[in-house]
Amino acid sequence: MKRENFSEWFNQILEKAGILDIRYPVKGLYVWLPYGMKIRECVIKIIKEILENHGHEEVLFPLLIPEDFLRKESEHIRGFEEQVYWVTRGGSKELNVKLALRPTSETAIYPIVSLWIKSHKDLPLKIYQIVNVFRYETKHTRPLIRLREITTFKEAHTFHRTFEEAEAQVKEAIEIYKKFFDRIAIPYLINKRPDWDKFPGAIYTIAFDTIFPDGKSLQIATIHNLGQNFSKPFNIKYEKVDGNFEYVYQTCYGISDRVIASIIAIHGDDRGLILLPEISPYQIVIIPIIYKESRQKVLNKAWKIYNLLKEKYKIYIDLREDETPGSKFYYWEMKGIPIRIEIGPRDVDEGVVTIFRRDKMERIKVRDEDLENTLKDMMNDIYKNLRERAWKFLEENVVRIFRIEDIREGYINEISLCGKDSCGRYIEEKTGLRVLGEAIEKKEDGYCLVCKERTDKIYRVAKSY
Ligand code: 5CA
Repeated sequence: MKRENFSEWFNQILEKAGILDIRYPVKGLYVWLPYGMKIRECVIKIIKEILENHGHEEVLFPLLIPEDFLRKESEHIRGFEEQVYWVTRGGSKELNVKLALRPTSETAIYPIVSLWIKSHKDLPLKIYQIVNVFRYETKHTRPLIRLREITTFKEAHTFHRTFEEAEAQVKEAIEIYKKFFDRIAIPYLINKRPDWDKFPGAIYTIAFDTIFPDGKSLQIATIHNLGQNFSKPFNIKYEKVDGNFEYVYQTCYGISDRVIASIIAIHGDDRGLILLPEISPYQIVIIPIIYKESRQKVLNKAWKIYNLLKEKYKIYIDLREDETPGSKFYYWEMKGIPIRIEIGPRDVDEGVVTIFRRDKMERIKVRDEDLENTLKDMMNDIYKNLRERAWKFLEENVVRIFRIEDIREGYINEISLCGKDSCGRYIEEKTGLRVLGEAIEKKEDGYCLVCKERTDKIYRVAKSY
């Protein structure tokens, strides 16, 4: 069902696994449930750790942006104009200055940073925040994928002395996101967006795209080189070593709830979620198989194993007695718990336990004394397996195409294009698909499919969310 009817599968999982309640009566807004929040926390922890290791510091700016700030950079506001929610009244009183709900935070952050930066000694400055942002999306909204309230918007903003330093920061941001997506086993392709699809106000945009089970691509991260486009209108200047003043060079980059959508969509299967150990609220669930006469000895062993493992793993022991073992198995499989330990009366007598791993749906018996080593290896192997499986799916769905009429929906098509906007636009018109942009890590000699000019550029084309 995941393959045949992805949307329905996805919405069902959100509900059944307890991630989101999608019944909130405002379009594009959803409710995070306790289990979903736990997964979200695990993901946030990883990105924070990576950003901090790369010298970024966390800040928190207000949600409301005064209209004159939002309008300072003209391309930016032109790009976002139709997506902004406005606060116009306080109670019954009309506000003198309209306030925007941030669609992203450049125009909230930059006027204040202009007060912080004085000299070259203040640079580089690298900050980030994890906040909600609001975008009045007009395309079909979907939970976690196209939101009107993006609840988990991680945006980083960096400030530099020179253009070269900003360029180097773009490269570092690419490395940051590679680390992040590798850690959560989400495969990606990195594309430089065509000019017409760059972030409003940026010089250029680099995107991470993944592929969903229905063959559509999803933009899961973007990195923008802003040059001095914002520092000029926002007057972010620094004093150089020689005493002259110069506007700073900037980058910004972000990810959203789409990261969690990808984890669900790419790793999950028809039984439900499949979570990586690092992202799972519990890495192991113990299920004692309880019969009246052997109740005590089974529980004793279950608690003994629980105590043995609790320092090393996030572990849960399911003691519900009004549920059958079978329904507990089903329940935790739906929730994607990587490993389940089953303990029945015979296992106690034989000095073994039964271990089940969710990603391969495999059950093995392990001797008590081998348990810890087996679990350790298995956790690593689950990560490896999920990562390989996800990359394999992506690679199988990338096709090299040599004729326009062979470009297919449901795949990521790689074609030779010269890079002129007119040729890219032609492809979009002809195929109804989207030009994701130029592959930044791949070149191949060929001829532009449209104008036949020689080129070594590879462009990616797909139907996208
Ligand atoms: N300020 C910049 C860098 S943070 C910015 O806003 N970039 S963005 O517009 O490209 O958004 C960053 C990422 O948020 C996108 O790459 C995309 O993965 C995600 N995103 C954008 N719009 C939505 C939406 N409506 N719902 C969910 N995720 C979204």
